[in-house]
Amino acid sequence: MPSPAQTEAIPSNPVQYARQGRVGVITVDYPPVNAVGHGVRSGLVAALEAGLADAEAEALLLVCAGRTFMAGADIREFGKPSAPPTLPEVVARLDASTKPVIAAIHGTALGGGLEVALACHLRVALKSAKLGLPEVKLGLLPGAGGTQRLPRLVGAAKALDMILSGDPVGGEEALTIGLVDAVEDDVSPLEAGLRTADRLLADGRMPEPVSARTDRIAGTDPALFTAKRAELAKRQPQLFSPHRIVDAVEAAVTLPFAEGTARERELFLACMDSPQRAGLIHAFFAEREVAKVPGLPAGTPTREIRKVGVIGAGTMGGGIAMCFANAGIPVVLVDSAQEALDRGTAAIRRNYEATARKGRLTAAQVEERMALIRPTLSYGDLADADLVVEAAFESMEVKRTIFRTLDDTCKPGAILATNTSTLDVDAIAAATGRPQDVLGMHFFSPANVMRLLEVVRGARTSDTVLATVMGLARRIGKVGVAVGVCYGFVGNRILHQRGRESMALVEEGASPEQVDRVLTEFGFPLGHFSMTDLAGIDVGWRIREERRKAGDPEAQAPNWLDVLAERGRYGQKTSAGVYRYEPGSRTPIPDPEVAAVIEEDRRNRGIAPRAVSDEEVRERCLYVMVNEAAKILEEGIAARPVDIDAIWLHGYGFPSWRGGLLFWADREGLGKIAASVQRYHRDIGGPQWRPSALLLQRAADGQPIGC
Ligand code: 3H9
Repeated sequence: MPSPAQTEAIPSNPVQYARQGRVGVITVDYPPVNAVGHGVRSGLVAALEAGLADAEAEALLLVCAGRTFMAGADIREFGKPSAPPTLPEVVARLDASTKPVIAAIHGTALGGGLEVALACHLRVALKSAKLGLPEVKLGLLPGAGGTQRLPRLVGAAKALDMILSGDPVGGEEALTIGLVDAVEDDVSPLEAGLRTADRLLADGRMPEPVSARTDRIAGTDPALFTAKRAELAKRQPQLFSPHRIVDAVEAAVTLPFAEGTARERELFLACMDSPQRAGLIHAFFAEREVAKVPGLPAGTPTREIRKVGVIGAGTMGGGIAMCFANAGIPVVLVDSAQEALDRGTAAIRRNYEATARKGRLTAAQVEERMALIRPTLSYGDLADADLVVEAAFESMEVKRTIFRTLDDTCKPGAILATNTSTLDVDAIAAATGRPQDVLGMHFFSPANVMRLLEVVRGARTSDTVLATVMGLARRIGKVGVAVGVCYGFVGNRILHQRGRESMALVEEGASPEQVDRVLTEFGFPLGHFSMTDLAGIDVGWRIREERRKAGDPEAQAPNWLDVLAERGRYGQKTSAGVYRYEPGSRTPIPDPEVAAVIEEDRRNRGIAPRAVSDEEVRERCLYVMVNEAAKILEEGIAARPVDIDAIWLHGYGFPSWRGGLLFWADREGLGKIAASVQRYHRDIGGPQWRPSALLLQRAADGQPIGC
């Protein structure tokens, strides 16, 4: 019998060396993305040594198996001690190689992966490849020579653009800017690499390593760095790593290579230690984790979605139709009036044309996408749709009528989804004879832009239907998060409490501008009231009216926002809401008319306004969210904290460098939050401050609530 230690799987070497003719081929095979983890790093060093020792190998070729070149350092190792050889050591070995090394790039060469390629003597990429240094998106900077070698190939200005944006370039652009030496099409990466090796060997010269080149950085204008710093101070003052990126690239042009590299290392380690790095990496994994729904087995069968119907050609319906058309899925867009259809399709066209003007779509692509959207007045055209998304007026009566019609019209097995943001999905499903095929697909406005999709699982929604829609979310580029049924689901339920508290703060004496400033200083792109203006005050007003009409005891009395809506101040779309807007501008301007409405409201309620501190605004707006999120977890409406984090990151602009709502809450201190929630419950009261039992328990146990 083997001992337990012997039964453990011995990991196969992820890097292999083999010779093909005069070329020593180093192959990295470490699925899924050939991340440069410890095994790959040691394998690369060993394979390089084998290649250097192989007398018959005149050149070395580095190539990757599977779908991609190395997509970066292994992010899972971050925050742990780095086992040698480190990535900087690996690239230094490649740089010092006495035989020329060629990197053949396919898929994505990102971060540490591209840095390995930069340390090679030549690079060849497939046209379809993407090359970039996305470390900034993880709160880092390229830490294995990327900030020193990229400027030496493409110049400091282009290098700064690439490293600060983190966006990759395609194969052809990489050739144009000097990042690669050749591009190939319609061949395997191995073939592309061997061709380059043949040319190199025929030429017979040893190319100089990138580290020795200075032609592209000589004479860089120092004003470039001054200008970038000024731009960052304005655009991203709170972010840590972009400012260090400028320092590192500046070091590339002002210091000799070895000193520049040492400076890069220092700056990289400072980024590694920053809480922003931890937050951004949590956000990276959160986006991927939510796709794995607890209790939904990985192999759950799914249905094919080849054609989609969308009901309602308004802003939401139009945006949803665009999401499918963008993914090449034909859409039938239904509305009850020709005028509404015409308006809706014209708005979609305007939207696409605006994108084309920004150079992100060609005129032909605009036409292709428009051709995929077929407007119609007839529900009969939905008979062969595989999925129908209803995006009609937010009224239970209206939605139940539509679902009865869909039940009569759609083929068996068609999935029927509602885009309701507040209504009971189970009650809508009950209007059909097929509740197992019904669920919520809650898109966020503007639907063609926002990445979040709450996938609302009804009490009777089948696993197949849920798995199909979760898969579809990915196909259309959304972050799908499965949630349960309750008022507002996860995102809006939490937003509702923040909104309630923001309103209360204004009633007590804060101004909308103060509340918004505190939230933007926290890192939200928009404050609560600017967001209300963007979404449209009329939306919330109609929902509140609906709840009041239905006799909902939780429904609040009309407030000053309702007064604004009654005056036709719907927000940005009417150039007036909580703020006013100059024609064609989205910049909010405080409006004395609104201040007067607020004062009148305070008088009517007998409230004497007081000075509210920024700290109180911050605590009340954010802690109330954490308390609600904890209740959502208690009730099982969200299965995991990471689901709530992803929802707020992708649907509401929660600052990704803070990781997510619950990730942030742990760092803020659960004890502090729990104590404040209890204090506000005592002093202010209201259901929003009733402390969550889970929150109190975790705080008492000293346990985190996030992960
Ligand atoms: C860096 O390199 C620092 C260096 O400068 C300095 C060092 C000193 N590590 O996204 P997908 C996993 S920073 C570990 O669903 P896709 C991912 O979690 C790094 N794991 O596929 C998922 O796992 P699971 C710079 C990684 O086809 C699986 O792979 N690099 C890594 O939609 C599939 O991923 C980056 O920032 C990683 N680096 O997209 C690139 N990458 O299946 C980050 C992915 O268990 N990665 N995984 O959920 C990406 O942008 C995308 O994953 C990629 C593929 C475009 C590569």
